[in-house]
Amino acid sequence: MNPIENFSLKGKVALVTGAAYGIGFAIAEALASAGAKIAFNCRRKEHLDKALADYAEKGIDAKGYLCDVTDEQAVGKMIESITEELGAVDILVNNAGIIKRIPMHEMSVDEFREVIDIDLTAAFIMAKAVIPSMIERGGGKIINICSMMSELGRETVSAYASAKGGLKMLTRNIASEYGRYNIQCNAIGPGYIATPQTAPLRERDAEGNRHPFDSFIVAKTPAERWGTTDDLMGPAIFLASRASDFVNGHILYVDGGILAYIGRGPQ
Ligand code: NAP
Ligand code: GCO
Repeated sequence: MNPIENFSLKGKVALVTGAAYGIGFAIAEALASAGAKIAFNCRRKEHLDKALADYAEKGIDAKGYLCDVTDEQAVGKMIESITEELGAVDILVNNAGIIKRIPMHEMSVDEFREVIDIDLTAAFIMAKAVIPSMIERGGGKIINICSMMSELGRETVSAYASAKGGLKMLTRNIASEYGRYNIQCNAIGPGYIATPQTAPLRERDAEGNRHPFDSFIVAKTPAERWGTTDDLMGPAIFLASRASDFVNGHILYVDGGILAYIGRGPQ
C-alpha cells in the first residue's frame, strides 16, 4: 500500500471539543480535509451558530453541539447524539480549554478549580465517555491539547500549568492502560499560537508598539514568530491517522523550537 494512504481519515468520525474557533477549529478543518466526519462542541449558542457557518463556508458539514465538557451527563448525551447522527467516535481531540492569568496568591480556590475542571478533569470525562466504544470496535485515537506549560512555568498561570502538566500525564496513562486495545493516546503541545486565547499577549499599545510579551515570545522562539493554527494541522492529521498507530503516550510539541532554546543571547 502507498504509505501516504495511512494519513487518510476516510470513514472516521472525529469529535473536537471547543472547536468553534481557534486551534480546535483548525484541527477540525484539518481532520475533515483528510476525510473525517466532524463533530464539535462549545458552550455558547452564538459561537456554535457562527462556527457552523464558518465550517459550511469551507465545505465542511460539521455537526455542532452545545455541551460543557465539565458536565458528565451532558457529555454522555452528546456522545449518544453523535453516535446516532454520525457514528461512533473514532477520534477524540480534547481541545476545549481556558486560561486565567492571575498571580497565584491572588487567585481564588474557585478560579483555580475552574481551570483544572475544564483543562484537565474534562479530558478525563471525555476520554471515559468514548473509550468503551473504542474498545468494542477494536481501537481509536485520543489527542489531548497540552501546552508549553506542560513543561514550563511562568508567572500568573499556576492553575493552567498544573492542568496542562496533569494532562501530559493523563495522556501517558491512557496510553499505558489502553494501548492493548489498539487505542493510541497522544498529545499536541502547541507553542505560542495566535488565537483569541493569546490575543491579550499580543495587543499593541495606543502608539502601536508591540506588547512586551509579544517581543519576549519572538525572542524565545528559534522560528522568531508566533505559531498559527495552520502549523497544527499536519501534526493533528498524523496523530489522528493510521500513520501514528505505533506512536503512543507521545507529546508532540509544535512550538517553533521554544523548548529546545535558552533564548536569544545578548546582541
Ligand atoms: P480559545 O481561542 O480560547 O478557544 C477555546 C475554545 O474552548 C472555545 O471554542 C470555547 O468555546 C471552548 N471552551 C472553553 N471552555 C469550554 C467548556 N467548558 N466546554 C466546552 N467548550 C469550552 O483557545 P485556543 O487558543 O484555541 O486553545 C485551544 C486549546 O489549545 C486550549 O486547550 C489551550 O489551552 C490550548 N493551547 C493554546 C495555545 C495558544 O497559544 N493559543 C497554546 C498551547 C495550548 P465556548 O467559550 O463557546 O465554550
Ligand atoms: C500564556 C499563554 C500560554 C499559551 C500556551 C503556550 O499566558 O502563557 O496563554 O499558556 O496559551 O499554553 O503553550
